[in-house]
Amino acid sequence: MDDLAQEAISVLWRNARGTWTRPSPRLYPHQWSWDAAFVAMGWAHLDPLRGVAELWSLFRGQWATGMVPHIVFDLTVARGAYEPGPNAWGTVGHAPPGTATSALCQPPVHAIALARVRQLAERRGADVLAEVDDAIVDLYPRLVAWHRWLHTARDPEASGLVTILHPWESGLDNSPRWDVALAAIDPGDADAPARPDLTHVADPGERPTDLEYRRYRHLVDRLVALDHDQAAALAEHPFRVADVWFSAILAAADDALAELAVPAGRPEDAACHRAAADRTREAVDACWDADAKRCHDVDRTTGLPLVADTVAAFAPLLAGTSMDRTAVLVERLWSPSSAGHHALRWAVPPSTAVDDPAFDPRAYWRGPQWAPITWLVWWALQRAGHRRSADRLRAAGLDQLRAVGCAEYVDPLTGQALGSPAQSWTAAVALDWLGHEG
Ligand code: 9WN
Repeated sequence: MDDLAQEAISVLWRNARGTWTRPSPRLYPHQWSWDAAFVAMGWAHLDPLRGVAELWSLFRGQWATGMVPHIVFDLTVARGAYEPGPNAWGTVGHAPPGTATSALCQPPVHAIALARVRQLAERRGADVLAEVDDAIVDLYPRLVAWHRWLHTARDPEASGLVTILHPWESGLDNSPRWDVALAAIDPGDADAPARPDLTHVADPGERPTDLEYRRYRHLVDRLVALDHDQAAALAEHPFRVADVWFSAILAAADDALAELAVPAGRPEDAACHRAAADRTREAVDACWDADAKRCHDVDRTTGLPLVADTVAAFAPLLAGTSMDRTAVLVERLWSPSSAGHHALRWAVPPSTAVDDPAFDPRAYWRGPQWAPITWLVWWALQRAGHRRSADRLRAAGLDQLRAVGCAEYVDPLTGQALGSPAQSWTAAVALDWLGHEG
């Protein structure tokens, strides 16, 4: 067997905790939402039902409102191993009985993942497919409730864009996209929060700064003080951003949900999911800056666009934009603004463009490359029919993984592995690319 496949399988097994998987053994010892979606696809290459189980485990933590929390805590993990831990979130009465969760969410990759798991089940024959379809019947209403919550609680005005209330909700936490909005947050004079994360990386410079963490914790405390009332948060929370990348994923996920409606026994729902996807797609497209040839997020507290040259430029591609705009973005992908920069070790998109003033090759989401992000761009290229670009990106992504293994992220200039050395979603992406049948 291929060495990378062997390593990826071993990372998944080592990080597994029964029916769910830690993103990494020490840095992230609980279950994370969007990680679980990628991990489900990885497991599905070994056993599609294990892939489904990963999603089921995550949805155990789904709130009655439909919200899928970004962390479902493992209460057997030592107190203080990850901060903010289970007691920081004020979620009693919100999280389902018997679970402990965070109170934020992450990009809704889940329906995309479940559709991929189903495709992999198809390869295994009718019996496996029937079992996965049985599970889809049960999971589908959960996914519908999750998307409905995003379209309503996080977009009450039906603008088509999802508002996030914390950089952690974007999944691209430290991106320079949030710098201006975050700079306006006064974290008060509370003590610096505990940073167990810093004990698990070689260099603290790879992780967010203490000031950023104080702001992150302050934002959590503010939401707890509102008892997670979403309407109140959308009116007065100090961090409110219409996130184009998150919204683009929702558009793609609504299309996936339309596909899943058929095996779920609800084919009549498909048109409604497609209409929702169209609305979001249009809203993402409307954030296009024709001069910069990319999309901007919007700071809802000021109404101003947030300008930074990051991988979020590809939001319209992910959302499924027009052929013309897709062509512009494919050109961008291979240009110096992204994977075409001459200084890159591997031609995959850096989280922040090398020439952006905020670029830092080692700092969290401010330059390094992440395999699941490359996967999303690859997946979108395939869906758009840009087969040659998709193949080229997958080949570069696999070259990178063969060199760095299942690292959490990679210095795009030196190719050095950063963060956790055994990250589950990197392993999952490796398995999906290796198992791809073109
Ligand atoms: C906060 C687990 C998660 C990923 C995020 C990534 C990082 C957490 C952290 O790790 O975020 O949610 O503690 O830094 O930014 O995308 O889901 O892998």
